[in-house]
Amino acid sequence: MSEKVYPVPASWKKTAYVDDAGYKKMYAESIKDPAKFWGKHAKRLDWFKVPKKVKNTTYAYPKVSIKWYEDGVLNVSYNCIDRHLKKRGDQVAIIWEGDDPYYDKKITYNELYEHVCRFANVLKKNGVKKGDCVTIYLPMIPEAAYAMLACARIGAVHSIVFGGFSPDSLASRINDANSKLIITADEGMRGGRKVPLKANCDDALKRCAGNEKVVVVRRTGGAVTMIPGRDLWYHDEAASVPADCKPEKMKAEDPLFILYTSGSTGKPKGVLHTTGGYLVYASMTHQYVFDYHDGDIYWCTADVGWVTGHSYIVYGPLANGATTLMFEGVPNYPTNSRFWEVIDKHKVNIFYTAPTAIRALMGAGEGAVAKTSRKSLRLLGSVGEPINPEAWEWYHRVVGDERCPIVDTWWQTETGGILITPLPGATKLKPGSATRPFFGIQPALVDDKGVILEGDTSGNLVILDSWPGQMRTVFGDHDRFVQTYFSTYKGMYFTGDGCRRDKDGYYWITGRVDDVINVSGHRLGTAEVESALVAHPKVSEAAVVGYPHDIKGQGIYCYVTLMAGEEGDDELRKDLVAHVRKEIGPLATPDKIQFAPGLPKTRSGKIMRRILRKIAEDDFAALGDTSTLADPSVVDDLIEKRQNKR
Ligand code: 6R9
Repeated sequence: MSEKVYPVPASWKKTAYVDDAGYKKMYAESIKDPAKFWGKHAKRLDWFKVPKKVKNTTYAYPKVSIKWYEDGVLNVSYNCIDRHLKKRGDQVAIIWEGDDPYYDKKITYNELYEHVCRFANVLKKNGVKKGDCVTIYLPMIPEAAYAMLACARIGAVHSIVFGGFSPDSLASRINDANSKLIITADEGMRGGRKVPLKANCDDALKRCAGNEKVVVVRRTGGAVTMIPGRDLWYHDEAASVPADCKPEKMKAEDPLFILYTSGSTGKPKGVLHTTGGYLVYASMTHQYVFDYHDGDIYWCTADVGWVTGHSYIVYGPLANGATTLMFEGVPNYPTNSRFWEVIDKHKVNIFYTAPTAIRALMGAGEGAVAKTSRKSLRLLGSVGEPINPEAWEWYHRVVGDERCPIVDTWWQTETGGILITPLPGATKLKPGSATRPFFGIQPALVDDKGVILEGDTSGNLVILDSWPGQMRTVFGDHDRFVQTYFSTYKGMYFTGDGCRRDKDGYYWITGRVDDVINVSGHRLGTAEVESALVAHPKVSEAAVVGYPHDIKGQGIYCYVTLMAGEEGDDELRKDLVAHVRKEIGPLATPDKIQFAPGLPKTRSGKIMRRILRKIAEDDFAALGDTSTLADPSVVDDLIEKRQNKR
């Protein structure tokens, strides 16, 4: 833990929405009477029917039920577009920066309206109705935002699948959500390389029901196979439909989107977010956390395939009438100066990225940053994983020239928006700490029995009461929702994260305490990687753990037991890596594979992951008690053949 404290810069105290006293006052109000607080802040949106019933939530196990604004009626696309047209129709809504720096474009709110209406009409024309799920498998192009907002406009539920997922992963998400329409592109472009999205989609659809339609956006012009009757070009369809589409009247608790995320067991689950509460929370956090003011140019570098892209590229910023930058590329293409050049090119004021990108660029040296101006920057943000104090200091000193506060924002796919974060005009910063709860958020630390711990201490991070942006259920499996999040500590939402709270009440997230690993800010269940490995014909058993990785935060370490008679060599290692990439996608690429004739198991057959984690960390001096193992001798072999010797 870093002991350094950075005060709020004097200039911020004058211009920010809230100072420290303001934060304390608003926070107290939000906890004392949540219904009153969130009723008041619902007014930031335009409602067709203003809600009177604000909060109706219970965490009581097993009858967990979460409803916000349930009698309210609104439309998300109307709130993100139509209501801005009078005042800011000609203001830029989206700045798109291509993978190749030569290409960019600006889309005004008026233009956004037309694109979204046309896309909505294309969906309708192809049979999509209110409540249907549409799967979106697109690169970072404006059409991704149009598609999301088009779904919201007609009351369809979108499920975005990140372009880095394999055909298999795409297929299981299409099937789980029962999507009958898929939106994809011919190819994506990332770091100068093409991603064969349409071909992946063709492959995925072989594993689906067979009655799906595919709308294809032309991005690269690369050759693709179009199946007549199934596949349609977006540009043909869009030209043949009207440029106006009435927004559907949605109840606040109607679903807005599903987003699949990994947990500690089984298949990724469909996290379901609804309409009213989600948008109130996304827009309010976007305004206060980033201290967003009219005219600011705001850039979040996430992909819309992740929740950060949903809440803080599209819905939060557009609900606030912001100019949001959407970047197709990667931080190191064509050079390691790319982020900083884009900031100068578009005069970005607020910049929000992930620690893994910061660490990678830090490794590339200060020169790549120093040659750019970054004068426009006012605020920096971080999300996705714990930021180590060294990376924080570098971000602050080198990127922000010691002028820009950093908001280290802790949240999850499940939470819809940011829960623990500094507010730049109110909160003194400590490098590595997400600091204090946002309005309405009641974090607590509990021991393994669920007893709430007070003061300066460490424990499991739980949240004691609901907030409007919280997920409502796991799509199609409410019991899984209740079991996953509310059964470990009854009556509390369990985040899966470990955390420490210091004497000032600041929260320091230490990382997952379950079998989820965080690779470059992307969540992966160890169970997913294990089931991919055992699907290989030569593998009989596998155990996967995370280990500290300099750039990625955590790397993927696989212990693999082979079928009798199989020999483990580098050839097979390569084959297994390729196999996992094919099954899940490149984001699940194993970093280390250790062939292990035996895994450390208890007498009841449970793999002792604690031991495997220690060996992967190269920290086997403190293995703890191994006497309960069925065969303690396997440990010596595991230590001897460890792949992460330092
Ligand atoms: C938004 C997002 C959620 C998990 C979460 C935690 C980790 C996210 C963090 C952070 C420390 C931060 N995490 N932000 N850890 N400090 N500022 O990333 O959602 O992909 O669902 O991941 O990421 O472990 O539980 P998601």
